[in-house]
Amino acid sequence: MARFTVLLLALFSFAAFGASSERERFIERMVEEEGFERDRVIAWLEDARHDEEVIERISAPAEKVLDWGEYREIFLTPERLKQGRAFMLEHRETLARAERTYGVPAELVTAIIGIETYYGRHAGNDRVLDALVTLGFGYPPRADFFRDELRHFLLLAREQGFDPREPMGSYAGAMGYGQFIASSYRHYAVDFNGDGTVDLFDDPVDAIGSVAHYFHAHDWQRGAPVAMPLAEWRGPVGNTRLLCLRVEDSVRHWIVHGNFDVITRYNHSDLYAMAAWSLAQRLKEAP
Ligand SMILES: [Ca+2]
Repeated sequence: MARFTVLLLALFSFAAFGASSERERFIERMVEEEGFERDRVIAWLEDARHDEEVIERISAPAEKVLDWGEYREIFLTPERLKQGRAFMLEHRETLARAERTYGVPAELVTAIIGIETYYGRHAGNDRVLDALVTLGFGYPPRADFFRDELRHFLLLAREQGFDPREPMGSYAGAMGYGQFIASSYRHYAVDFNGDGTVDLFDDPVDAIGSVAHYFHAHDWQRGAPVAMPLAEWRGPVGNTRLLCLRVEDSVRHWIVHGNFDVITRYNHSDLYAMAAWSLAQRLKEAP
């Protein structure tokens, strides 16, 4: 029975990984350019489980199938607001330090972490290695991107000293409080509590600093406007754009600024950025 299962898995893996030449090229690159042991890379790839559900989920993200009315109902709930206020209170000193250091408002950093993982409670149920191998070798539309994320993930594991078979994350391989993909983790995560490690999985202080640093690194302008309903806008239109989002049968209009587009660097969706900004505005209001 066990042998039969292994055979089935082997056949399934072979089919799922697609052209084995991509796999060979990946192994070669990790060995030749990144200095990994060949046997080790092969063992990690063989350990990875192809997950068809990952393919299904990445093919229909909420940002593509919902309108603004439906999308905001997921993220702008009384409970998420309440938990966000608790998070802001608990981490007020860290959030204030992040705001002083990087210029990103405390309520926006909180909103991002609230939308991504419910303030660190839901950081993902997919094994990162499985997700990245599945997408990197079995999802042609973005296979190159995800194979490169797999490369970053193995490098990250080596740098941070963890076993790449262990971390859990999203179906797209995003990790920790702020759901950083591996390349973002390597480029933008910071050790904000100064303990010598950069831990976005279990350390909210590092996570807060890292989210703020990500925005700063993507040209967030301290104190500059973000978005405003069109009806309330009285300023000049230079350096702004009009954003139209559908709610059932009507369309809502906003004037959005450069900082709004910085939020979309976190997740390439106007719905996402509007949800983050709206949640942040409500977090800022008195309870
Ligand atoms: Ca740290």
